[in-house]
Amino acid sequence: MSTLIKNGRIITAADDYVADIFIEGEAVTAIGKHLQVNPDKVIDASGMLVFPGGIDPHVHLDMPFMGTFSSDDHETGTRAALFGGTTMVIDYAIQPHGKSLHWALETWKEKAAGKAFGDYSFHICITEFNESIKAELEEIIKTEGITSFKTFMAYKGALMIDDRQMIGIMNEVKKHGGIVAVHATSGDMIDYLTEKHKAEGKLSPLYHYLSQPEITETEASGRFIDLAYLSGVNSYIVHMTCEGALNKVREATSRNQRVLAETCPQYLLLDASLYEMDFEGAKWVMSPPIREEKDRETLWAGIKQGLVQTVGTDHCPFMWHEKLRGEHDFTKIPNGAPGIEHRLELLFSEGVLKNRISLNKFVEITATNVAKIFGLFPEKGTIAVGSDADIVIFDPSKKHTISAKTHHHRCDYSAYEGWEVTGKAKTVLLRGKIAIDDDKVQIGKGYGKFFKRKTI
Ligand code: DUC
Ligand code: ZN
Ligand code: ZN
Repeated sequence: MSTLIKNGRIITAADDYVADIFIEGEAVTAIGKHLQVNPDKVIDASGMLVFPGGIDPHVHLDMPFMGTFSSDDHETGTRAALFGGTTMVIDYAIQPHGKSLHWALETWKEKAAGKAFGDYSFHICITEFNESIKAELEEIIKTEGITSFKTFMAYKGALMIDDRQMIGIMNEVKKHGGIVAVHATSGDMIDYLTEKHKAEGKLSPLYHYLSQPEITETEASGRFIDLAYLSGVNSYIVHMTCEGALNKVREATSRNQRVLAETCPQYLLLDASLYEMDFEGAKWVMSPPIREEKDRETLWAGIKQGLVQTVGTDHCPFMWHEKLRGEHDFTKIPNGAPGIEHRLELLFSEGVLKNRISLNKFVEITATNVAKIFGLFPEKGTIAVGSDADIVIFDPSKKHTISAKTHHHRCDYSAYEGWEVTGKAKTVLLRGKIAIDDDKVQIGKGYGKFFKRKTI
């Protein structure tokens, strides 16, 4: 099967030009003006932008968490992602206490196999580090192709590790060329504030926010950066929300340290005043919480300055009845919100069209940098001869309103209900196949493939 995409404005992290793209099988085989080829199918992309398929570096599909599971699994989650132009996701496989890293990987592979519409890989969350986990790391990185490991500095008693374990993980991951990612908030500070608020009878969603103030993230980010400096490991801070944390990254550059950072659309666009709406604020109960105007300004600046390299969604949806478990106690509200479908359109509409970022930067943070950092480039993350034909044909002037009535998430509310955005994925190709066309899915479940990754 061959396809010719004609006359699109091709945007990569480096380029911006009008040309034709010829695809044979799963890969791009030629790019040029007025290509003379005999395709099986022609797509006219005149007036459209043509981006590399988005790669979401941070999603939680079918994740066991806080006594329930995130409501999108690998089938519905990757399908919703495709509708929004995200052709690949990197999900989190979690190692429960007492289980091995191999167990986590095999369990998550089983969850996704035969179900995923889009391509996928996994980070592994290490929740316990000991000699036997240490002994697994080399094989996981070199043979299994899992090069990134997430650690938690919060959720004490469940996911959190201590600094000694963090040092052990960092040293071992460094030895084998991987990268250590972190949920950087201080578990002890948060637990102290949470207990205090509960003792005072302050139990509404607002106190979720007030139990995780900026300092809890600033402190943990700084500590993680210092530990990474000691070990010299490649380091990545996930879902960064605030000025204090970004300034820790900025400070580290003055001692020639490089720390990579990710933020999410919700931290770039939403405001903490949402938590003041009685229990409805539970829709945005996530960790870390949404913050303030000064933080949003800092994060947009951080993207421009190259201090923030990627934007993921931290997609972790829960149905409203699950959120209601915390109606009388914010600590029982499952943490997380939906968003996997809207990353590209929100960043285009609010970022590119409002002159906060350039088109090239848009591609860099949604695809290219993700592929580079997590060992998928140049197979993924760009439009080039030899790369997988993961391509988004994007209508830059299509207006639409985000709503739970029309989104494809398996979630009965939207974190962006009523948001009017301009720009929408029209046609999405995944490894040469048309996956989405004019709001209809064209591939079957199970088309999505697991990808091993390289060290960087
Ligand atoms: N934060 C969330 O809000 N949900 C899932 C895990 C996390 O770190
Ligand atoms: Zn996290
Ligand atoms: Zn997360």
